[in-house]
Amino acid sequence: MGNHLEFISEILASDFQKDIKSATAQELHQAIATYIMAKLSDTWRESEEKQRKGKRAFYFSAEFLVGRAVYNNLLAMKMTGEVNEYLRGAGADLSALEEIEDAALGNGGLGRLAACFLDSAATVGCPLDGYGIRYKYGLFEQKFEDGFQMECCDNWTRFGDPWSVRREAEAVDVVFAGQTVRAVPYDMPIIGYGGEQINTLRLWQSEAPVDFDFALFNDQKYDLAVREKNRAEDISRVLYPNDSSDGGKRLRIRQQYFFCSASVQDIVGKHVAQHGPDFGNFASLYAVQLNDTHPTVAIAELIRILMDDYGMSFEESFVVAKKTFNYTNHTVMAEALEKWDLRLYKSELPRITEIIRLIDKRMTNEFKAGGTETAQHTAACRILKNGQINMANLAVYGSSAVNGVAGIHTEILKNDVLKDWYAVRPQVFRNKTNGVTQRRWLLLCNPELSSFLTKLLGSDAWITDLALLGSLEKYADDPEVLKEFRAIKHVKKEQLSSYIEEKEGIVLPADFIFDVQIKRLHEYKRQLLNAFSILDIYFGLKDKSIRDFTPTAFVFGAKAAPGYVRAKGIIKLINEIGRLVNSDPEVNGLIRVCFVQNYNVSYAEKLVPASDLSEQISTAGTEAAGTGNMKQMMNGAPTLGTYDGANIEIVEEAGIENNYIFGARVEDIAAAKDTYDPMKIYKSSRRIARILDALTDGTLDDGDTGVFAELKSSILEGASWHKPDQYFLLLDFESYMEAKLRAIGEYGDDAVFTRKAFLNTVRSGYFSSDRTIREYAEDIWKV
Ligand code: 26Q
Repeated sequence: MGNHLEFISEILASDFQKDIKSATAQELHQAIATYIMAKLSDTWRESEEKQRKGKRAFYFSAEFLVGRAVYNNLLAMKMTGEVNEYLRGAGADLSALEEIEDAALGNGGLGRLAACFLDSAATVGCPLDGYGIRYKYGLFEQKFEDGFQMECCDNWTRFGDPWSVRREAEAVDVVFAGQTVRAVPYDMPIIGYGGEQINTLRLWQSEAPVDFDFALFNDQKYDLAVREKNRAEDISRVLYPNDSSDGGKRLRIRQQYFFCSASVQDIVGKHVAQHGPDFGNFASLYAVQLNDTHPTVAIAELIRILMDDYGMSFEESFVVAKKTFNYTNHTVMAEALEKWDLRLYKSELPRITEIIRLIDKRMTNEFKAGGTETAQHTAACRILKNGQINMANLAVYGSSAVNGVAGIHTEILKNDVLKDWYAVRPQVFRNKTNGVTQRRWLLLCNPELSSFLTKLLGSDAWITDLALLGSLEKYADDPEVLKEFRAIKHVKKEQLSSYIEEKEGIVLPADFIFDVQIKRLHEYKRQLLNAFSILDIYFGLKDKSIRDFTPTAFVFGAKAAPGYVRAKGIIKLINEIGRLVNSDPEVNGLIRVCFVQNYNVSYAEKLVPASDLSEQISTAGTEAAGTGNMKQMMNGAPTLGTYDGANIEIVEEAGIENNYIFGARVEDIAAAKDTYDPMKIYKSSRRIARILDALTDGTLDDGDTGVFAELKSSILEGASWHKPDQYFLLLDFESYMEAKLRAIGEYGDDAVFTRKAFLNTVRSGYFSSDRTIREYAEDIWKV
């Protein structure tokens, strides 16, 4: 065992001529990674060989938000303790590695879900590999200047990428109209807990087939000489920072086709090498899961390869593809459903566009043959409509199974977003409620709680079987257990508090309640409603209508898409509210506000364990599932939330009495829709008027940008593209305040609040992504 450490020292000596005392964090990281990569290489190869023997599944995703690898991989190899001791012996600490970048190759929930799935699959022994894009720049880094979001690029490989292996020999060509680019795979090991199975995340990097045109260079046409190279490298240059639609972008089409073509070529190439050009058994050997519509072009690409390279008919090829692919939907928001301009698409991908036409024709023929019952749904299900390609319709028609990511979300797909498909193909619909990996989201980020749970359980088997925590229910009324549970939360809050003080310059006393809302910034997620609640409490404390208030810190973390003006306005507003309350001695002993900068996976690992109250307040029917809700539940934070997404299942598991659920349900929203009049509420409620007026009466200063006035008018007036208060903030305001003040009021009582918190943790077993992966494996992939 002590061996590891000698090896790491040797690497430090040979690669950097350093010892443990003199090595920088970068060098130490490099040495640890080099060591682990060498150590796992045999198992990695054996896992691959084993998987070639049976049916396997692939997760196609434009995003994998893997986060920082080093702690996770040490943990999976069960080396954390030993390596940490070794460093401590030399006066260092694993925490030195916090300055190592994390790979933010995703926007948010969808990308992080993909990363959790890979971790779970490797751990439960499921043969699942990931395919995606190796963006040179991940999601932008965020900082605040005068309370406004500023973006910087995220050069995550600046100090190298020791967790990836470049496999030059497995590069393939991807052909666009007028250009061929090279796709070079970089493989990352996905280490199952304990290190017995290692799966692969293969990310493609785009390169030019030749470095540059030397003839042009000699001709002194320097620009021309490098133009092609740049155009090729542009494809995997940067992650699009929009987590809802951003239609019409040629580069986005190129990114999607680039990684889908490379991945399908890779799978087909290896299949032919192993089995010969026989595709009769293809779909019984491979299942591909499409992470939203972003990789849908893979369906057409497989058909193209089977037809053009292997001489199969369209019909045969289509049947193979349909059996192979499955589609997961992650959104109900109309603007986020991908539609591509047909002419733009054709200009990049002429042959693929022809194949999509054939698919569309097959679909219309099949619907016609299905009789009038079926034919009446043709228009809604058509792939080609109004000069556009409807990617969701292509994904459904080209797949065997279609799933939503939470119970209510799947119901909304069946009854609303995809209702015409449900009418004609009810049997393809599935629900697969999301989950998160307890390795990263409990064991790694909360070792204190992890040890306590292991002690109570008498075993650490929950690390790979989270439902075992259920047996700890019997301690829910044990005052000693609750006291220790609370003490651990307090420790996590102290740790977060010092980190925030250092990074943000804001002091959040650890004995305040930590009320946490962390997720992308979106109007439908209603960070603005949370902001209104803080103003309400602020005014209530000022005019003494609120008394006996337990001190509360309101903590936010969120990035706004750079072009999303209103979302950026909401960030500025919350920062201004922070400035107002944090500097007011009359209230700052009772409330504080902190919007942390550059919220990312590593920051989440600090915020999640320190959360006392999990804000999940989206308008009912808008959040597909959520996963941050599950992470906070696992770490003992009751949910302050609406009947939306997976909140509904959280409440089913943990008990409604152990959470703070409020507001209109989907049916209520539907009923209110036509007659809803936020102006009427504004005019009749002094309380609400006081809040909204604070946006424009000089209480809060938006630096003369007009954004606060625009936010107010989005609620009261609406805009050309939406009705007033389209996400029903004012409708839910009162019941939100009631629930929030009730949670804050109950916090002080262990027998009430800590009991709820504890029950959330011990009842979180269902939300392990191990469970989700097993469901996909059994019900969809049949691996
Ligand atoms: C599409 C077209 C062009 C550019 C960007 C995009 C794009 C990129 C990312 C559209 C959507 C996304 C990401 C969506 C997402 O993260 N959805 C979330 O998925 C989670 C995992 O299932 C759910 O828990 C969340 O409820 C859902 O919002």
